[in-house]
Amino acid sequence: MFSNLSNRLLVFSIFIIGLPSILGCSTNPSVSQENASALVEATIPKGMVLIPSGSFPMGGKSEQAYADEFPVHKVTVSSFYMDATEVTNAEFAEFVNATGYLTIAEKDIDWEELKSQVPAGTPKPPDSVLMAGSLVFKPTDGPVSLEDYSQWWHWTTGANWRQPEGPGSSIEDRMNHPVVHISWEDANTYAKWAGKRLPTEAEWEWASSGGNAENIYPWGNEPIEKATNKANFWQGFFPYQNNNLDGFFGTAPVKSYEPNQFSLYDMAGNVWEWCQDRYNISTYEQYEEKGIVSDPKGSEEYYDPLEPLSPKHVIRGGSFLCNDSYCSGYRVTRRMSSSKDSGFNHTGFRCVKDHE
Ligand SMILES: [Ca+2]
Ligand SMILES: [Ca+2]
Repeated sequence: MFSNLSNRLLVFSIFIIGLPSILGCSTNPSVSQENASALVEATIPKGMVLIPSGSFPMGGKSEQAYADEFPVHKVTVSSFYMDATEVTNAEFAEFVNATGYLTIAEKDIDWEELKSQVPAGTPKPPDSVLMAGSLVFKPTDGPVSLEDYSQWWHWTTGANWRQPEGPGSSIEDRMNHPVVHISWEDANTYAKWAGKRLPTEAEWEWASSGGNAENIYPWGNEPIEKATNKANFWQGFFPYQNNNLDGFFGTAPVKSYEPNQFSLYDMAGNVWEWCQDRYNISTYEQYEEKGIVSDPKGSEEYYDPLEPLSPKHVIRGGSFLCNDSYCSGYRVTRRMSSSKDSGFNHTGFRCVKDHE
């Protein structure tokens, strides 16, 4: 839905034109029940849970479902391990300390790369416009068109995972919050370092449902307005009035809310989570045509008709900004996309690992 390319073009267009656009153990008979349980526990990687294999009808199951959630199609996923929580600032800091990795939001914009994505002959903007940054949410003063996200997303030089709201902000008291301003490539690099990978969209949907195909939300079907103890989302009127009934305006520490049936936290809300799949509005139609039902891995081609030139990947689960009037991202089946080189202060990730 948003992209760094768009971000860059936004910055660029403002500069050039002045336009305001804008994630068993084989029991030995000689082993006691207690020890057997301990053995099972020992095989599960730290911080992860074992998601069992299963078959389910993937796709929209409520009146709020969008066109890209159809057709509903049968999918089978193999068992896998999944992080119980979103990757936290503390975990990401461990990765950066070990590797010296710089996220995309910490790097200046490459004019040579951008040049191929703007009209021929477009002059190079000054370096000040190409400085490293990311998009930061700021509430509006009152109601605005929900079509115009430039009203609440602000390009902020110096915004990155260490300074989520830009210079002067810090994660010092947020080390157990999910890391944000993470691009798809950043998430993949972390996952590889951790010996893990990003989830497929099908794995994510199965995991979020807690194994219950009837669940509209990870907690079941209790309406969102009564679910303030279930997830961190937006109560009130987006994007100008947040009643914070769930206790948090921005990100919340992971595990602040009840887990789902698979003991996964924040599968709804807090931060959007990257999946490995390319986003294509027609992915489910393609599966049905090809008869793909086992461990689908997404489309071979990127395609979002709203931004056809932007290579996007799937994000899932919604964020602290989600509200029924806007994106309803906390629904189990909701598909959203973001450009692979984008970072936002409402987007993070969690990892999975194959269960051999
Ligand atoms: Ca909230
Ligand atoms: Ca989440």
